[in-house]
Amino acid sequence: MLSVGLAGKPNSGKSTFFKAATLVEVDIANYPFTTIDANHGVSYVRAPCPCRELGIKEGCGRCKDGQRFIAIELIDVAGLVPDAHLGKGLGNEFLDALRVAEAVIHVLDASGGTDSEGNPVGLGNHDPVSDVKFLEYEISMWLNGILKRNWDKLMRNYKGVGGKPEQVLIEQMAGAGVSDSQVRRAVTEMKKDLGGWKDEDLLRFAMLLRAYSKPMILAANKMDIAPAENVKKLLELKEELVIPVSGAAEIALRMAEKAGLIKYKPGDADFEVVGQLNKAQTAGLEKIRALMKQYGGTGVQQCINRAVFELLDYIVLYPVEDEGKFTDKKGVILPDAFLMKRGSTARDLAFRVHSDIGESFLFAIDAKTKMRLGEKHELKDGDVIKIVSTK
Ligand SMILES: Nc1nc2c(ncn2[C@@H]2O[C@H](COP(=O)(O)OP(=O)(O)OP(=O)(O)O)[C@@H](O)[C@H]2O)c(=O)[nH]1
Ligand SMILES: [Mg+2]
Repeated sequence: MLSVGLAGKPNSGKSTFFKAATLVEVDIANYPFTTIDANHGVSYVRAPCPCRELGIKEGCGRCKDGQRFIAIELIDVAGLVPDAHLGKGLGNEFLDALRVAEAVIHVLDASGGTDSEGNPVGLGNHDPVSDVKFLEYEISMWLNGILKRNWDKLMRNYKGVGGKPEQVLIEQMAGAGVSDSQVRRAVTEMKKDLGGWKDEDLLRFAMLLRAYSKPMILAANKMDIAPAENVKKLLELKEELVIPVSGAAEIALRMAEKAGLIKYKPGDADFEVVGQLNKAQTAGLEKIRALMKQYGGTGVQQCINRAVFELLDYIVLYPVEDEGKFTDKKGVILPDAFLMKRGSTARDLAFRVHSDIGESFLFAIDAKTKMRLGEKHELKDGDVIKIVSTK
């Protein structure tokens, strides 16, 4: 399953975001280092279900009001402080939990109520912009540490394989979740023979690996209490992808929805009251509604969606057995939704369904247009595909 990590300084609201997105009960408290062992949970990306476009009126049991929720893994990591790689705070060994993460949501405390180490300092007394850059550096230093493990032995191996630097580096970095192509891309970008790399070259290489293997989105969290000026300053950062977020508001909405008080789906820009609310509940929910109006939602689902669809460039594909009825063999409409990288072909999808189907692939059919597709045909987001194979 595709994994996304939540990271940032202590007390910024990572576990609150995690609970909002997974509904897993975790410890949340207003002091640094509440979380030590990483929390793992299932969350979802949201995508429009093709059933509407296909004119299926009834019976699509896999979506909610035309929206499909596709599972991903979310990981909530212990807080990190500047110079964690030198042992500050709890150090950075906890970043090992990020190994499997393909992208990182950097949870910032936009309220300015906590210092760079997560200690409460009173609302607005810390500039959240000053917290933006450290995380990239700490993750780079963590990758740098992995890179340098047994470096001398690595160099002997490098010479042993006759000058192919990629292979030794690929093996070294595989454990940190860096893919072969990411290592190759960084090696090309270095433009320097591996034999002559010095410490500063290794650091530059680690920074490239960080950028390619752990792309980042910024969640400007606690927007419900943040001074407007802070959110504005964060949104104006040119090089960053910033989304205003209130993890606390998202938890309140999901709880109210569970209790049958409101109609709300994660990622909606508004909600509808359907139950009896007392005065306090009405006041709380109306405050959240005003916030959602301003930013188009609570931001939690937006972070996950933009990480997966924009940073990582995934698309959603829907394999079916019956291209006329859009069902599997049992008659279930649009039974599966697969997240795959943009650029995936008909044959890649066949392999994803089953390796046997991939190996015995004959052709595919686009269920929307009934066109025949060859193995190399590149699929588009939302495609509904029948695979024809000899198996
Ligand atoms: N108002 C408001 N408070 C929030 C929000 N998110 C988190 N908080 C509060 O911020 C404090 C820290 O939240 P946590 O979720 O425990 O933060 P964390 O980043 O997991 O902290 P560590 O595990 O210690 O690193 C708690 O008091 C939360 O209630 C939010 O969106 N709005
Ligand atoms: Mg936590």
